Amino acid sequence: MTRRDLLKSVGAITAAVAGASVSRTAMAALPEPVIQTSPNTMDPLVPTTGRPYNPVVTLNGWTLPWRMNNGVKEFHLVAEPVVRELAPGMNAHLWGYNGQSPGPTIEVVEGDRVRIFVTNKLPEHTSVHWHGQRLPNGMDGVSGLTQPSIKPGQTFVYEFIARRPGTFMYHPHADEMVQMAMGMMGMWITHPKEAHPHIAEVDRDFCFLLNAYDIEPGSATPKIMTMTDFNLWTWNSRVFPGIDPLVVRKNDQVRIRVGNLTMTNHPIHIHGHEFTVTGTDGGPIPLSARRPEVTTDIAVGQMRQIELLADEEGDWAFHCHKSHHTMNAMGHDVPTMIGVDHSGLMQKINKLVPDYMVMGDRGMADMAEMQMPLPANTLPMMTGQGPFGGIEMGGMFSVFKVRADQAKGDYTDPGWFTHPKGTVAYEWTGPTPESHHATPAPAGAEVELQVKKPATHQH
Ligand SMILES: [Cu+2]
Repeated sequence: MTRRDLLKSVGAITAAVAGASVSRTAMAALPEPVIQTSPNTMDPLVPTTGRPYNPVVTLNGWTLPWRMNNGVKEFHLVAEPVVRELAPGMNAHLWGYNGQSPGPTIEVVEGDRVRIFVTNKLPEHTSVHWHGQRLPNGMDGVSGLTQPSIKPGQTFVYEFIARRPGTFMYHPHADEMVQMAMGMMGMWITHPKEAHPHIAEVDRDFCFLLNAYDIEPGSATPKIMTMTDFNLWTWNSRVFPGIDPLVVRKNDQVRIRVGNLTMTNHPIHIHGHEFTVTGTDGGPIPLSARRPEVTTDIAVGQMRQIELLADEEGDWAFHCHKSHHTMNAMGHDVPTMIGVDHSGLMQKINKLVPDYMVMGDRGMADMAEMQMPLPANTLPMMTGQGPFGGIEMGGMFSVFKVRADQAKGDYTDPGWFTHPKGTVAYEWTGPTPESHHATPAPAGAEVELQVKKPATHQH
């Protein structure tokens, strides 16, 4: 199945009734929770009630529908164990909301009164903190501090007015280390209620969360005690090549909102364009404080909103610039073998260990093409096939696809870019001058070493 087909096969949104532990009378007043089982990027949810706005596209995610009840937007989040496909070939047993990790994006308009029902179907208590919001203290979702925790089977109600336009996040503030390591988080977008001097109208508006997991190859549940050494660096709980491309039409004004709920910072980098950082979770950045960038670092607990004019056609890499974050699961305790000659050694080792493979004697690129037997339920470390060969990426990597012939509002993957004749790097086939610098000394030749001794000083 191609990625194009994947995008087209829109997953079914199914309504399901929440846990039997919630009493039927209570349920009668609750909006039915909407459950999403597909990891595909869903079309933006165009609002049919309330103030109109230009909806966002959640990368490999979706927006939670609401019910309008006497002018109040009512949402129903269900905290529950979920199975998330990180990329075709690997499913993770996570915790999330409404069938997915991360949970659905919540989209509202500045000034909206919002009521969110949160049902806990986890084996332990939880709460939801509305990161970045102005709200009454008792709605802030810090269990123990501003509310009792939501016990398994209980449903709590949060209600406040979305006072400030911007990009926010939600996540538990109860057994946080475990619950965030298990994938409990989501995005929240508050659109401005009218033209705002620091919030531009855009043609495409993407959002996603940076998250990370430590899942041992062959297993499915994250190790929740891991603090720094994660092995799966994800965007919305997906790794490349499971992350959908960001598809835009040439000359679209594009906004991308990226929140970081991992344990480390991520310098997010785009090729072929410059962007402007236009907002943080503190709000829109004044025009006078903006500057062009091609990489912006997103620290833990931060959101960065970037904007650009997509005026260069092509398939542009878009990724975290920490090179270990664009790789999939594999131990990092592999020694550097570049320059080590293994000839002869392989046969000897293979007599003892038949599956043994030498890694990295010419760099690690061989790994991308290697047919090493993988344990069940894991992914190659570096992978993805492009039109010119292996892309040798994993983790936090996607492709920003700019096309002149993409229809307005069409997010279908257009396939690989067709380069105009004469615009692709090519092999030089003429004579090459010999390099004198790096020629190694012939075997047995005397090597003259010039050592300069440090001067000794006596005082
Ligand atoms: Cu990173």
